[in-house]
This record gives sequence, C-alpha cells and structure tokens, in this order.
Amino acid sequence: MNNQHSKLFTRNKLNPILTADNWPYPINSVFNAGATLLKDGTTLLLCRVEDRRGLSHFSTARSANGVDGWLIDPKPTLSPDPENHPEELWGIEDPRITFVPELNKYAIVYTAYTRDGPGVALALTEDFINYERKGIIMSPEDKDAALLPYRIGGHWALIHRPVSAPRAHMWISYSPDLIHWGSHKLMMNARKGAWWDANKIGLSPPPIETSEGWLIIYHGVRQSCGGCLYRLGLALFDLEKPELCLKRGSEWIFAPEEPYEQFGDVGNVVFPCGYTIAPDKDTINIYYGAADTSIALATGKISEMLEWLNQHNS
Ligand code: BMA
Repeated sequence: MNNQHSKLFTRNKLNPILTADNWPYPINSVFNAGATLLKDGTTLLLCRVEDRRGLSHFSTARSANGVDGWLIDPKPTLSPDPENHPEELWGIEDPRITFVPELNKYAIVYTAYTRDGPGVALALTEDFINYERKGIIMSPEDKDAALLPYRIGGHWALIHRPVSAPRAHMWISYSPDLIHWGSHKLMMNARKGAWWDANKIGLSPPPIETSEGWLIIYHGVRQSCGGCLYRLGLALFDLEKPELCLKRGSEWIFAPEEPYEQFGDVGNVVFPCGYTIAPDKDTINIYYGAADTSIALATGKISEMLEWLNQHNS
C-alpha cells in the first residue's frame, strides 16, 4: 500500500526480524521490545517473551547492525518474581528503556501484571544481567510508561497511562527519588468521536529528545466491531515543561498494513516500545511488536517527523 503515512518510515525487508522460531527455548511469541544502543554500538533489544502458559518475561537479543545476526539469551534475563514482588504475579510486559546519565544506569519501566490488572514497575540495570527492582511505582490500572533521561526542575519525570474507564489519557508525574510520585498532570488526552486516537491512547517508545522538544510517538486504539486497531501518531512537548503539548499530528503516521502486522495472536497491532538513533543523530530505527507475535523494524528520520508535525499540526 502506498499511502501518505507510509512515507515517514520504511519497513525492513527482513521483517519480521525476530520470531518465536529464533528463540533458543520453546516460547509462544516475542514482541513489544525495549531498545537501546550500547556504548560499543551494539543494538540491544529487551524483548517481551510470552511463554506457553501465556505469561511474559524479558530476554535480550543483541545485534551488531540492529537488523540481523541476533544473539539471544539462552534463558530469560528478567523473569517475574511474584514471591518477592507480588505485583508480578501474571508476568512482566512491554519494557521501555531509558539510559540515565546521572545514575550511569538504564531504567527499565515495564508493566507488572498484578492480580488487579496492569501497573507500572521500575528496575535499574548497568549490564542487562543484574537488575535492581524498585517495585511498582504506579498502581493499577496503569501502563505505557517511560522515564525521561534526566531531572526536570530537580525532579524525575514519568510518562504513563492510567485508565479512567472508558477512556485513557497520557499523564506525567514527578518524583524526587524515583519511588514517591506526585504532581500528576494530564499530558495529552485521547480525542473523542470518530478520531483514530479517540478514547484510548498511550505512549509508545520513550520520548525522543530534539532541539524542538520531546518528540513522542504514541498509539491510538480504535475499538470497532472488528476488534481493536492500533495505529501510531506524533506529538511534540516542551523540553522544560514536558506536560505542555506544542504540536499534535492530526493523522496517524503508521498503521498495520503488512500480513505480519494484521494477523497473529492479536491482529492489527503495531506496538513500538523502543528505538535506536544512528550516529547522524537523525536516522531512527523503531522496533515494534507486530500483532503481538513478532518483532519488526521500521526506519525513518527525526527531521522528517518534525517537519511532518509542522504540516499536520491539528
Ligand atoms: C496493549 C498492551 C500491549 C499489546 C496491545 C495489543 O494494551 O497490553 O502489550 O501489544 O494491547 O494486544
């Protein structure tokens, strides 16, 4: 399909780049991966792996070029630990990675599937081998969260998506210590009516820092008789006051079009949780879960996303 929103991103010819068949142990599916570029240039994906009971854990996959030649953990790197962390009773899902220079650690913000629904949990790691869990930081029902890489006005900032049924909007909260969170502010609301992003939206990967502001890729969930349809949009927020929306795109920029996105355990889902940025500081590799079944890659340019927002600000 050659429509306008395809132009911002090019799907990789090798898509889907990771599937259950690549895994060194039996699993159901692998999708919704956090991503980061390690100091030696290796692309690391922290993959959500769903086992054959339906519960999820995380495994890492490493690649020199971010496309193929993946080295996958022979066993999970982070498994749910319900004995010590009861909030992880039904698994851990959808990790977002932020490197935090002040701590010299990666912050992993993920969904902990509690007895009462999904909540937001935080763990820190230096090496993706040992993890320091901080526990649940946003009670259920809340998900789609990521940490900003540095303090804003002395406070850490967390974007997240609490549910106030039947609607769900993006919020931002602040903390002096990564544990106690407050100063909650509505960041961006789901639109209403027939819009593609009506009723339910959420942050996709962590915000992208640009000279113009925090560039955010978010998902809109269209609920219809045929099921849910997950599509992606763009918005820009103030660097120093990230709850302040500067621009919001009218149209979606990426949607399920390929068979591996349309068909799977949950069809019609594209769900990025991570990206890497090339040394040119413009080329961006977006890693997304496709139909809750596999991991796919699309490449674009940050400059073109910002330009598109100028033209499609609603
Ligand atoms: C969302 C999240 C994602 C999932 C998507 C589609 O609510 O739970 O993990 O990919 O639904 O099923």
